[in-house]
Amino acid sequence: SNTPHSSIALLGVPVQDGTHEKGCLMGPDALRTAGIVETLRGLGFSCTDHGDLSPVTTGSDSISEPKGKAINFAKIAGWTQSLSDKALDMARSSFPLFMGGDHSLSMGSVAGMARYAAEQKRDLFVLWLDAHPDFNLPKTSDSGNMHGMSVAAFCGLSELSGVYGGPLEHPVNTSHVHMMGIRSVDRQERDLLKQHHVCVNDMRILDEVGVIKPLQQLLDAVKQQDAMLHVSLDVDFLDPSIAPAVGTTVPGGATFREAHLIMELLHESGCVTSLDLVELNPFLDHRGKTAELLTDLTASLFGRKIFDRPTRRPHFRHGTD
Ligand code: NNH
Ligand code: MN
Ligand code: MN
Ligand code: MN
Repeated sequence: SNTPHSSIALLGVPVQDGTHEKGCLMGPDALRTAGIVETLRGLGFSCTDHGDLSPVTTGSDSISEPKGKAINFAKIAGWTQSLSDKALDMARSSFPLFMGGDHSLSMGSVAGMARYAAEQKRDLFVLWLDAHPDFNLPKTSDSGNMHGMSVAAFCGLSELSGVYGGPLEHPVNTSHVHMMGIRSVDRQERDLLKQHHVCVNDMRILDEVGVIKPLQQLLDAVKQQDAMLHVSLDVDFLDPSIAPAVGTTVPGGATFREAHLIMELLHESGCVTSLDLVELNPFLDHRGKTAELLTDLTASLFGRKIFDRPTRRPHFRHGTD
């Protein structure tokens, strides 16, 4: 297999305080109902479901709330600190798969994986599959929803360090964050992304060159540095016609085959070391189709193929495009 671990550890993170829309707390159970554990076992992995995480309660005295708008800051800090520890623990023995929950989850999952990478003396890259960059700060956010601030948090921007209870010891390098599917960016968020050299592949790039070339650039960098790669999949990366179960639908998202192709190529790369499935809101789903799609995309990431192929696709070899 191309996956570094033969055992997968699943964790439910039913956080929904990072978004305005209620329902994400049902996300982990919808993925379980869609058969995610059985699907992964069927692909030959040993698979342990660690159940649902509980947040730590952070006393308001230990939390320094930032200036600006950040709704439920102390609650998100509780989830983040709890998850960062749990992610580090899981990563030491398995491939961690985090089932959300809204996207504020990544503040904890990615920070935990960055701590693990540091233990291994490796760098961490992040593939951010989303309609949104989630690079807001409390002072730039119009909504105040913290699911729109995750990347800024795990990259160590000081305005959000309070969610970790202090300055982040192992922030992700902003130039190691590669985004795909972006099509809704806030005005000041745009400036921040440029200022911090985040690699943003917007939907226009996917229209023009497809998914292979930008993905290959990321995978080349990961391989060259023998780095780890965390994939964070927001449901709204996908087109709403195939994935309606999300509070923030944005038209013009990735197609069914674009999404599967990304997952298949990621599998073949052997680079991926952890995964978030986030923003699934089962209250908004149609007969479970979004939960099933996420389960099938996860299966592609772990090696399910339409048909066997002898080796890698010729145009997926190093340096070709
Ligand atoms: N950028 C907006 C905000 O910060 C929307 C974020 N919503 C998301 N992000 N769903 O993935 O409020
Ligand atoms: Mn998001
Ligand atoms: Mn580096
Ligand atoms: Mn989004």
